[in-house]
Amino acid sequence: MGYEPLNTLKIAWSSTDCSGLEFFHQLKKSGKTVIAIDPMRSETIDFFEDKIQWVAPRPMTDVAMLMGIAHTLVKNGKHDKAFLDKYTTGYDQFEAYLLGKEDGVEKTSEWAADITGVPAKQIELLAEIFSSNRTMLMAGWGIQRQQFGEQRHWMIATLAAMLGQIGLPGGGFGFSYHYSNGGNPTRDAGVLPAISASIGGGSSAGNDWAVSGAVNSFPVARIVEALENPGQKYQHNGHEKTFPEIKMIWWAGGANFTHHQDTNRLIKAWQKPELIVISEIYWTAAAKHADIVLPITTSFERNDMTMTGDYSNQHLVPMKQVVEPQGEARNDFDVFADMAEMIKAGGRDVYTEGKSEMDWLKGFYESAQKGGRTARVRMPNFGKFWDDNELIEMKFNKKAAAFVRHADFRADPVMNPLGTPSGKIEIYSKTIEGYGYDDCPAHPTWMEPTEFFGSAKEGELQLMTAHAAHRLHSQFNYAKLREEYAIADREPISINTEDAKARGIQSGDLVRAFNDRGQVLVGALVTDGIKQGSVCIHEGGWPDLDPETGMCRNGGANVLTSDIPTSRLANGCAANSALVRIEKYTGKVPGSWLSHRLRMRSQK
Ligand SMILES: Nc1nc2c(c(=O)[nH]1)N[C@H]1C(S)=C(S)[C@@H](COP(=O)(O)OP(=O)(O)OC[C@H]3O[C@@H](n4cnc5c(=O)[nH]c(N)nc54)[C@H](O)[C@@H]3O)O[C@H]1N2
Ligand SMILES: Nc1nc2c(c(=O)[nH]1)N[C@H]1C(S)=C(S)[C@@H](COP(=O)(O)OP(=O)(O)OC[C@H]3O[C@@H](n4cnc5c(=O)[nH]c(N)nc54)[C@H](O)[C@@H]3O)O[C@H]1N2
Ligand SMILES: [Mo]
Repeated sequence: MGYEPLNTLKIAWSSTDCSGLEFFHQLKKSGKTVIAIDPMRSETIDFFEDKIQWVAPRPMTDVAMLMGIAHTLVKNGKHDKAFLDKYTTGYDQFEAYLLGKEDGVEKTSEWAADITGVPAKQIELLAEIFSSNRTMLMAGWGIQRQQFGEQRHWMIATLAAMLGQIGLPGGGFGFSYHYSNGGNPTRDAGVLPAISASIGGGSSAGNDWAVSGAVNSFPVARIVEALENPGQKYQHNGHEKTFPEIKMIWWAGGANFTHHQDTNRLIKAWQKPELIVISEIYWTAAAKHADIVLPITTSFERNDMTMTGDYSNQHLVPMKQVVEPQGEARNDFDVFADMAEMIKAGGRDVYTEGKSEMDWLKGFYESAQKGGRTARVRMPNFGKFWDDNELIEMKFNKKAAAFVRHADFRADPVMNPLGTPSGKIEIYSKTIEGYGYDDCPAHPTWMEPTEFFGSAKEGELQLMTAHAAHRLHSQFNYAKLREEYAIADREPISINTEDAKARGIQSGDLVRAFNDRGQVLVGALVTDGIKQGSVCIHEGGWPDLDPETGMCRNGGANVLTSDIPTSRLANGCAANSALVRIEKYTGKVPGSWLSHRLRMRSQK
């Protein structure tokens, strides 16, 4: 559900070894029933060929569909009452809601069919298939990047609890089989730590840069709201917090002019700080909107190390510098060391702990080596590892390969409680009830999003912005690879055949997609592989705004998306909640800056 592993597994947050993909080949061969619930016929659905059934709900309606399935289970007495009693809290309150005792609306399969566009019979059949087989509900994250996004995964976990298979091999639910080799067994390994953010903290094994030591942190998806409303109070996960007054921004290692929703609103807010500095390796849209740009080295210009496989810790890899830093480029590490010194005399030594690049690498390696020793993994000394310049493969662990998530909880929920306040699966959360958020009630709830098919005016279509196959977000949009997917020299827009026909649009046409927030030029890809009433422009296209018309000449999806939070609980990005109109573009055709740059480069 909302799940595109064949695409998203190709990228990981350390180095990818694509080993997660192997399991999808095995699944295809196994003869097991695979069902994909996605408004788009994804690369994954194509991969499974005739071994998959494709169910296409309208975007953003999954909660209603899951409730239709849950209701069918209750109606037929197919929900696992013993499991619900023993391992969950608050099921009764949820069931009362499901049966309409709370709001007078029974969440039947017919009710769900009206909202999702999936026939009631098909919803009932899913309930039957799920409850009479060992069923694993696998979900991606795109369905969470929507208004009320928290509800999707909460409802999936609730349905899995009703099926009663959580903690059994091949049963229950999983939310990260699609990224970073999730599902690939964890190896016995020496694991690399990272540089610590806390002063004098040395190296750290966790991502403490994200949480600790900051004077004031706020969700990155709320940056524009923060810039617009300095000093204003806001709610986040049960706490009242205050947006800081931001006078200066130093931005490193992120591309907010592509990743953030509602580009035009961002551009306005970006004028507020007195100074914006950006550390970048490319001349991105964000770089163009900064006061000072510091050119940074790529990983080819510096020494580093990485693990592969993420959760699996499969390999430790040396990454030796291959070329001298180009032009004026410097390493992030050196830039930050200088900045530390500028802030306070002696700051450099505090920041670097007196260590050079190679000292840090040696220290990280030795820490991994020490951990490896505990796990009985032999690793050569750093000098030999670095000179040999070869990756180390970590040890396969049979027991880890047989790991079943939540099996220990299932075996003994008292001795192995979950991390929730009650230690159980919370279908009703007293904690969340206490927050009193109407955008995130205390049990999974169907709420109509502000912008979705139900609120669409004549001619409006639902915009999805899934992750692109040939890019990591915005990275590589500048590369020649763009020619593989660009249509009419722009980002492609997938349009359902009927929607295209109604507007006289054919594949290859230039299309203008627009709403009150902005307009973009895109290239039409007309297909039956997308639910009627919805379109998709992949996220990550660089904005390239025409100074005269304000139209994005490259097709950056976030020019159109809306900058609202998922809810006050998570304050995450809700990029997949936007309505747009499309029309065949017949005006003067503006050149695209990216293809101009590419042509210049190939002529050099
Ligand atoms: N190639 C590539 N791989 C990547 C990335 C990349 O940019 N490129 N990014 C990485 C990162 S940082 C992340 S967070 C992950 C993202 O991983 P995900 O968030 O899971 O990826 P998405 O592409 O947003 O969505 C996956 C699927 O959800 C479908 N979908 C969209 N809306 C709905 C809906 O309302 N209902 C249902 N049922 N389905 C819906 C889309 O059509 C798509 O097939 O991928 C990682 N891997
Ligand atoms: N509409 C829509 N928007 C989305 C999403 C969506 O599904 N739809 N997905 C969201 C998700 S899940 C994510 S994770 C975000 C991703 O948002 P980002 O992580 O901001 O996306 P990237 O394009 O990968 O940006 C990385 C930037 O870092 C630069 N960089 C690379 N290496 C270095 C380095 O060594 N040093 C420095 N200083 N810079 C470097 C790159 O050139 C690039 O500009 O986007 C979000 N935005
Ligand atoms: Mo992400």
